[in-house]
This record gives sequence, C-alpha cells and structure tokens, in this order.
Amino acid sequence: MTKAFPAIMTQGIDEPCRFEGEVFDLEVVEGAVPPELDGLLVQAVPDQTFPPELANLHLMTVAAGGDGSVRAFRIKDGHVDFRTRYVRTERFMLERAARRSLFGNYRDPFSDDASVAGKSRTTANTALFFHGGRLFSAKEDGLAYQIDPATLDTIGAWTADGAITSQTFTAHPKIDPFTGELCAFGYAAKGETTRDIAYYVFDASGMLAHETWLEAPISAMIHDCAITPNYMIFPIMPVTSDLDRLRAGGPHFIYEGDMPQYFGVLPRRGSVDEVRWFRAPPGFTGHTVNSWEEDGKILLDLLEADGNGFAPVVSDREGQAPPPGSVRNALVRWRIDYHANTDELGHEHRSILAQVNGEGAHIDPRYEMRPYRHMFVPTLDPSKLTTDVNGRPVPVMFNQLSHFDLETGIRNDWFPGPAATFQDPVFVPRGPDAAEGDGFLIALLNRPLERRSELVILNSLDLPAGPIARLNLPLRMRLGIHATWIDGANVPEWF
Ligand code: V55
Ligand code: FE
Repeated sequence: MTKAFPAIMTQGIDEPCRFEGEVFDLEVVEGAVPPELDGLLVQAVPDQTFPPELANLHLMTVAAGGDGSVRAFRIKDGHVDFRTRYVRTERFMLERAARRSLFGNYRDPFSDDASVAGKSRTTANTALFFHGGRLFSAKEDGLAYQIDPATLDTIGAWTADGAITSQTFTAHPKIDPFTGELCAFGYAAKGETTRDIAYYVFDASGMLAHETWLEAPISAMIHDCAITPNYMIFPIMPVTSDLDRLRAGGPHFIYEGDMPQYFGVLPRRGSVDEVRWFRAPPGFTGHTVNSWEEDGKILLDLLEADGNGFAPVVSDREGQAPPPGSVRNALVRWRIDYHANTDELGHEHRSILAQVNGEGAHIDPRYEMRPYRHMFVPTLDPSKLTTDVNGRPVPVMFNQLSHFDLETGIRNDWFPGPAATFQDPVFVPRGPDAAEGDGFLIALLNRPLERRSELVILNSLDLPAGPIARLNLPLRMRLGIHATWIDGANVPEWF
C-alpha cells in the first residue's frame, strides 16, 4: 500500500472498501428469500482504489469520482450469492500499474498526472444497464464498459463495433419496452464542457440504427433522459460547466439556481433541425420517472427539487451550498407539446403529483412508457434523525423506503429505526401476471454506527410490514449509486 487516504474519505461506513471477491450463500437472519425470485441485482459503486494526490481535492471527487466497482447479488431458489469486482477501465489499469493515483479531480483533465494525458478518464461508476444480451457499467464522462454478468470480468469499452464515436455515453439510456430499442446519448460528446450531444438509437441486438448530433443551448449536466413512443427528451440540469473555470482549478460543475430548466425534445428518429429546446421556470431537474404520450402531448414525470439537489458536493457561483437535507423535492408532471408555437413552458404546464423528499425512483418496468400508478423511492424524513453517543449526527441519506400510490394519493413507508440508511433499491414484479406494483423491493440497508450492511427484501405493496427477508453481509457496503435488476432468464447461473 502507498499512502493513507485523506481524513475526508475515511469517515465511517463509507470509507473506501477496495475489496474484490465473493461470498457464497449469504446468511438469512430473518424470514426467507422468496423462492420465485430469480435474477441479478447489480449496483455501480464509486470506490477509489488509491488516495488522490491533489492539493485541492473537490467534494465531487470524493462523492462521485471513485473507480467503478460492480456489486452483484445473484438471487435464485431462495439463495443469494454475492460478488464484487472493479471495472477494468483504462484508468484503473494505468493506476494499478503505477500503484498510485494518476487521475485528479472529478472530470478535470487539468489536474491529472502528465503521464495519462489523453487517456480515458472514466471510472464507469454510476449505473449498469442490460441490453442486447450485454451488461454495461457506465459513467456519463466516458464510454460504457461491458461486463460479464457471471464473473464480473470487464470485456472492454463498448463502441458497438466502432459505431459510437462520442467520447461520452450516458449512464441512464432508455430501453423501449415495446421494440427493445435502446435510446442513448452522450453529452460533452466532443470533450469536457463541449455543448455537443451525440444521440444514438440501437436496435434490440445492440446494432446502431440511428445517429444525430445536436448542440445543447448551454454547457451543463444532462444526467438522465426519457423516451415516449415518438420522442426522446433531454432534461438539462441547472449545473453548468466551463472550460476556463476548470483550467483555473475550479470545480467541473457549479449550481446556477436562477437559470431556466431546459427540455430538449427530438423525434426518436429525428435529425438536428428537428430538435426543440423548451425553457421552463427554474427548478432542479432530478431523475426522470416515466414518460408517455396522451392526445399527442408528451407527459414527462420526474423528480424536481426546490434548490441545489447536489448540495453539499456541488456549490453555487459564490462557493456556497445549503446543508444536506435542506432541499426538498417532488414528483412533477410536465405536459409538453412538441408542436407548440412557443418554446416557453410555464408552471401551467406542470403539476405536482407528490411531495417526495427522496431520489432514485423505481416503477414497475412493465409500465414504462405508459400510464402507471405505483412509485417506489428511498426518502428522508428529517424529523427522524438521530445522534451517536457523542451527540454527533449520524449521517443518513434516506431513512425510509416509500411507496407512492399515485391513484389514491396514499403513501406508505418503512422506517427501519434511527441510524439506518438505504441504498438504491430495485423493484421486481412478483411474476409475469402480477398486478402493477405487486412484487418485491430489494435494498441494501447500511447501519453506520455498526459499520455493517444488510440486504432486505420487502413486499412492495406492504412496506410498513417490514422485510420478509433480512440477510447479513459479512462486509461493509459503502454507499453505491444506482442498482438495477436483471431477470434470471438473461443471466447465467453462477455456481
Ligand atoms: C451523479 C453521479 C455521478 C456523476 C454524475 O448521482 C451524477 C448523480 C457517480 O457519478 O458523475
Ligand atoms: Fe443517476
């Protein structure tokens, strides 16, 4: 080992894990794993391999810069097996060979060691997706990496046989459940802070079927997207980038709360002259939840926060950020007419469906791109926070798992007690014929004071009853980002 990690990275349960390996047949300490569950839960985890060597380590580097590690749970026949393995990105291999950190701050090539100039900086650390029989792990600053769903070996950066020439690829592409097509994009596609967007459609086998290059109105984060049967939607977040700021040692992103929200709308097979950039009143555009069309209008459901949703790791122009937990968000529905004679959207085009105060919503995948009723999301109830024996607040991100019934307006939560925090859950339908939303929620639950993690399985429509299975993990699971469920028909048996 080289040096120690800086103190800011070694606070409690989220200090780097740096571990690769497997645990065969996890211990069920309560209840039983439903025998009908068959699939793979995968989660992307930023997990820095070497301590950063930087005079000015940015918070975004600490929170989102780490090397991508794939955490996987193979669930079948009432048993759960576990594996975790780093993505062998170009960056990972270079640093491993050097036995030290060579890449600097989050999306800042100017802070890198000179020896890695021009090399891929991506860590593939944000989300996994499965398409065309292939599993990918991606971060929006580079290409996606293909991963073997059994061994978690890295197959390589995915270019679709050389068709993908964008430098970047979103971690949140969308699969059309009717056609199996993958709609995807890369922003900053010609290099960091460029306004270029590469839009791609791949057929169900993963072959490139359509490509269009666009220019965004501003240089800002486009973290997620949405599709309807006819349109692709690009929500631009109020988090901007600037090459001069980066060159001067500033952060890649700053929050600009007074800028409009932009929604780019492009026909799914559209060309550059067909894109429309709609402008809406300020708001922090979070992840999309669902979208479809009704009477020729686009309905776009997403989570929108009333302030800096990336606080405290992203600051405003003055270098300020509100304390964690002070920004609230809601599920909102935008109604967008692609053929409208104005580019302006007002609040009359938006309805607030539910106050949420959470992120990373999941719906029943069988109801994507059509009207839906049930949403599942980890949420924070700030009235239920707690302190440790020294009176210090216990850091929790989401202290409840919540179910929103958008038809009745009823919300149900499971609160596992103070000092426990959820990671991104997955929803799994109970079976092919189950009613919408009837199935299981599976989530990692971290207990920071005990530096311990467990895997919990709940009946999705009866969250307050608590887990029907609780599995003890013999390893600490530092906070990861997005989790995804892949049906067992698409993944091999492990053992
Ligand atoms: C996010 C995470 C990222 C990133 C951009 O959760 C946005 C939001 C883990 O990296 O690069
Ligand atoms: Fe995301």
